[in-house]
Amino acid sequence: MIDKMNLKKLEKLNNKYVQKKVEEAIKLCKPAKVTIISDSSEDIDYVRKLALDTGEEKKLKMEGHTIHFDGYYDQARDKEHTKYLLSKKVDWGLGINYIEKDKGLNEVHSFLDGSMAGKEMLVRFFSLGPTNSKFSLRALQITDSAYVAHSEDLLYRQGYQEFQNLQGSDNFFFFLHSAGRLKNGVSTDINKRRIYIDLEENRVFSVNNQYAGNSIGLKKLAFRLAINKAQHENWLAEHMFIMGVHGPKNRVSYFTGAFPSACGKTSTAMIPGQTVVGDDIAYLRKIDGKVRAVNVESGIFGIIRDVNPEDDPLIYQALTTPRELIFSNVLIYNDNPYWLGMKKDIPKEGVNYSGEWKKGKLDNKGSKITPSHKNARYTIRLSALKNIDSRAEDPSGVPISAVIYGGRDSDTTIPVVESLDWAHGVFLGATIESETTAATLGAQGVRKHNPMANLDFISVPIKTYIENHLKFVENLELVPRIYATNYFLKDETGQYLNSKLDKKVWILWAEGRVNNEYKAIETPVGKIPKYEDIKKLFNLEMDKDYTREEYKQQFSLKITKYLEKMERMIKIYEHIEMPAVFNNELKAQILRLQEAKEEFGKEIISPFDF
Ligand code: SPV
Ligand code: MN
Repeated sequence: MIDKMNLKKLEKLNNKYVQKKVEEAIKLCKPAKVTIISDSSEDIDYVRKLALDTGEEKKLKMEGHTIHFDGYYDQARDKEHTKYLLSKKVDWGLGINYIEKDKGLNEVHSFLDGSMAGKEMLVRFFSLGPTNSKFSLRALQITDSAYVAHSEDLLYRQGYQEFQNLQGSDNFFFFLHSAGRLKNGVSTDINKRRIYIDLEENRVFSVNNQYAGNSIGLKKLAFRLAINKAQHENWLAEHMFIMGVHGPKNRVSYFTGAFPSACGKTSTAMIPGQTVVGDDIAYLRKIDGKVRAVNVESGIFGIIRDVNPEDDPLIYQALTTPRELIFSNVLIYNDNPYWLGMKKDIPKEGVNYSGEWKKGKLDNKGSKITPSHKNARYTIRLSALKNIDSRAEDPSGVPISAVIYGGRDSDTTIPVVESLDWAHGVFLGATIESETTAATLGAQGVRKHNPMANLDFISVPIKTYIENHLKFVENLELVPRIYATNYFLKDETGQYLNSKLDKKVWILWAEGRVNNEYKAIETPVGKIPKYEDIKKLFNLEMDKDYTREEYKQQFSLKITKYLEKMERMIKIYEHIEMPAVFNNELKAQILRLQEAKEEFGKEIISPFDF
């Protein structure tokens, strides 16, 4: 099964743990062929071509562009079947999807047994984070999907050399994936889709799926392992972008930001005039009295919906020019890709995630099938973007001066607020609520609590997770400021109060704040911008007249709504033993809101009143 040449490549790593994992995977999955992929460009080319040969990807008209389809029922992360393998029952506070370890292993092994019969097994080595960096972790990925392996080449740094540097240690994550039986190029045994995460042994088994959030070990699966690891080692693994925010006089301040899936995280990192370090996952460490961060990835697996020349000019430009990239689950007509919100006429027929498609086509529940899926994506290297930050590959990371937490909240929280201090900021992050989106299977638009935009991935008790955040800034020379944003506030008629581009002003205001340029107004929920400062920014940056009425409508505190939110937080947190600092923040927040209500004698307080 494994020929001499490939065996030699494996043996060159001189790592008995790697060797054992590969041998065990071969025994279990029974592939027809095993290929070890090193960091060489020949090997990377081989994977790129294999994805075309197996039919998992097809060439499009533009040079380097390919299309991949996931199965109709495999279009987003499957939370229900993503479980932790645990040898004993635990209570993490906010619920946990777990399965008893032996039972789970038996089940997933039975699905993986023979899953690669007649197929080729690819053995890959990657670095999570820049190479030669103390931030970074190593990952061994075994998969029978050339699409998964190809995606990882676009999204991560090569790590064969990094594994050589390991000098035989077992300090790496392991991911075994099989797409299972394919029909028309997509996984068919969806009812046997399983994603099982073993925190005790830093490994993940994923079977009968292709959607990248389920299949690509290095993305959200490695992230869960990393969060667990970070708690034990006093650093942070977060669902965060990293960006360079460009202030006056060539000043660059680096921000990280956590937003739930499909709530503006990528588009914040892509704000025109700024530079991007990463858009999804960050590792943060304290070095020489400062917080520094690296992007775990080197590419973007982004939502393509609404990427158009006006709202996302840089990504649109990258997606419509020749380069290596993968579209997934968009509409293909005449070998060209089309997607929702691209601001171009979408053909009435073509091929999409449901197969041959014509406008009006219904699924078996009688719902109309959209031309491209709402969670359709593009996979691209960051280096394809003109706005990549010059320090994106820096092994020592970038210094972080602010952290942003964002949610999707149509009726309560104001567009931007600065926390009173670090602990209050952690509280703001821990109380994010967001309306659900198409990034996970299930109903959309349901308000859900999502601490640090990380609920889906937190792999430790919530108490431990929050504690780790609280103590993270101990002994720091420079404590980053924390901001909470909400781009999705609506008026009574359901109209958004802000345009998609307004976020630029909120971010630039925060950049001014961390550099002591603006005064702020202290309110019960935190520090808010002064009208004059953001009026000036709207004028300067967007050539827009921002009126006092707009400011008043957007920044008025709806005390009752905020108190209702706090009631929901009490319900969530009262059964959990949380750090005292957190409980005190919650109490103090409620008290400040109640006092303001009494003092001003009204339910809605204008920012001009403070
Ligand atoms: C997200 O859903 O947060 C993503 C895409 O970044 S996925 O890989 O599916 O997690
Ligand atoms: Mn994400």
